[in-house]
Amino acid sequence: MQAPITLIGAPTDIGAGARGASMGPEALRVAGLAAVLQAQGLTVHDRGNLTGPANPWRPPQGGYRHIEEVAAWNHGLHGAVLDELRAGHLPIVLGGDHCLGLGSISAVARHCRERHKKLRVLWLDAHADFNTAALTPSGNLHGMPVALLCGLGPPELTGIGGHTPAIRPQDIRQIGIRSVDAGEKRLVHEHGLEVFDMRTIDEMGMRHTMELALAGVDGDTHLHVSFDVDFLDPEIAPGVGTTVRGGPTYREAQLCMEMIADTGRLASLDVMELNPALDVRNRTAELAVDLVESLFGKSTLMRKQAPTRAT
Ligand code: 6HN
Ligand code: MN
Ligand code: MN
Ligand code: MN
Repeated sequence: MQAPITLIGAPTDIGAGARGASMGPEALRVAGLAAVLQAQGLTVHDRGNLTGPANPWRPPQGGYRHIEEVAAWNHGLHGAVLDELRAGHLPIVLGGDHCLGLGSISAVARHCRERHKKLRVLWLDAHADFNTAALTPSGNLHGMPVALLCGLGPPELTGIGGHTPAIRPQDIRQIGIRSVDAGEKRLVHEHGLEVFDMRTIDEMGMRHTMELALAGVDGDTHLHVSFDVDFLDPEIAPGVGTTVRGGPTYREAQLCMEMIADTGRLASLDVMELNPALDVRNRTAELAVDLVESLFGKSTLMRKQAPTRAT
């Protein structure tokens, strides 16, 4: 049976370089997120929004912007996600900027340790989010959550959830990547992150890419998807703060979501970086909701199983 879904709003842009992702949770609700999932027969509880410090919009200090406020938001989110997982629910975090991946995924990792589950994180993003204070061009913590989860960064952030590192590089697969800073590139390589960048998707197609990214996912796996909306091509998804051209098309993104749904292992989700201040008539929010619908198994026809690969 499908676990009841809990929506957790985290209305902040504390880690971002543009204001506005704080309005993301409400835009996703207005676009009908709960209703489309309920229409698929799923149970959805909306536990409303978390609260946390306001955005002081300060320049970086010691390489980071708003480190205390980022820690506060992520502590709150960690607790909320962990409560839902322990209750047997499937949390969907409505961001908010992607620094919140730290609180969300540290809770998922903790839950996996408690339940002796294998963890697989799919990081759908234009960016690797693997910066450190020394490497970041901006000081914005939304560019660092993957590094922080892997134990790179200050203890007040890497220690959220009480276990450092929260995850290992081999627990994560990055998909759609096309903007990585120079030093960040070296660090990604050093830590052996498995990255399916846009060139990979161009060359082998989304289908083979997802087969590789999902290889090894089995009945003991907790599958977490961290969906940064800037994963999508900006032509179809303008409502994000850090657009990078050349992302997945609508059809590629649909297939990506459908293939994740086919595993039946999706157990938690982040929808991050939606920025309604930059959107056009809530179009990007509606697209994100459309894709989440596919992620939870909506497909055009009844399928007993995915069609088999021809080659
Ligand atoms: N995101 N690599 C850039 C930085 O400032 O570190 C951009 C990060 C974007 C982060 O979109 O979640
Ligand atoms: Mn319940
Ligand atoms: Mn991101
Ligand atoms: Mn991004």
